[in-house]
Amino acid sequence: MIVLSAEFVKSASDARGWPPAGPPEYAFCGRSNVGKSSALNALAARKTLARVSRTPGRTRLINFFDLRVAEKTLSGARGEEQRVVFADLPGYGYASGPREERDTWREMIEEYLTRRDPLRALVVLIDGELGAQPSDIEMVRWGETLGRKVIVAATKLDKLSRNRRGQQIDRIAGSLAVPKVIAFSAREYFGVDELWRELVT
Ligand SMILES: Nc1nc2c(ncn2[C@@H]2O[C@H](COP(=O)(O)OP(=O)(O)OP(=O)(O)O)[C@@H](O)[C@H]2O)c(=O)[nH]1
Ligand SMILES: [Mg+2]
Repeated sequence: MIVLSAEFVKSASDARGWPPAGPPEYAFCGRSNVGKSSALNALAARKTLARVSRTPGRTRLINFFDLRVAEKTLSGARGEEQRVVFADLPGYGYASGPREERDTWREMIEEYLTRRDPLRALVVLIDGELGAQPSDIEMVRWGETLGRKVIVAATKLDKLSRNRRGQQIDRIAGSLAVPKVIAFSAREYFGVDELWRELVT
């Protein structure tokens, strides 16, 4: 995918703050610190579009980004321009957070997943080194129950040796009971084209 432009639009905590319904939208979710913002930056081919943090759980709001992209045709020419929106969702599973904060998170995500019309798919990122956690299984089931398309990618997979990657992907697919898991790394930049293809097709 050729990214023609990518920009931050706004942050929102609830429906009143969402940008008006527009282009197809894709939401990135996963445990705190799993690499959501980094994955979004890798797809957008921008290093600093979404803020990457060392401290887990920093993103507390939904951050919306606007992108203009074009597919590369077989001859290498630029295809028709398309617009997409990325939503960077706040992470879950940061267990030390107070109860009240977790309830706020759940309400914010539930409202978004149930009511956001342009939302086409939920991209659930799994820590490729750690494997799927109970909270990840819950997230995938929740998205499916709400009738959303769920795309799963295992990120930070660069941390595993090459010969362990395939096995880990199979394990994650097994624990989540999903047919496909994309092998991804924002650091070594693999899985980017494959994830784009999942999104736009
Ligand atoms: N090795 C490796 N590190 C990564 C990768 N993606 C992200 N990281 C690192 O993981 C940390 C968290 O990345 P973020 O992209 O901020 O994660 P996040 O899920 O957006 O975090 P929150 O918004 O705080 O929930 C940073 O130190 C990143 O540099 C990856 O593919 N490989
Ligand atoms: Mg983030």
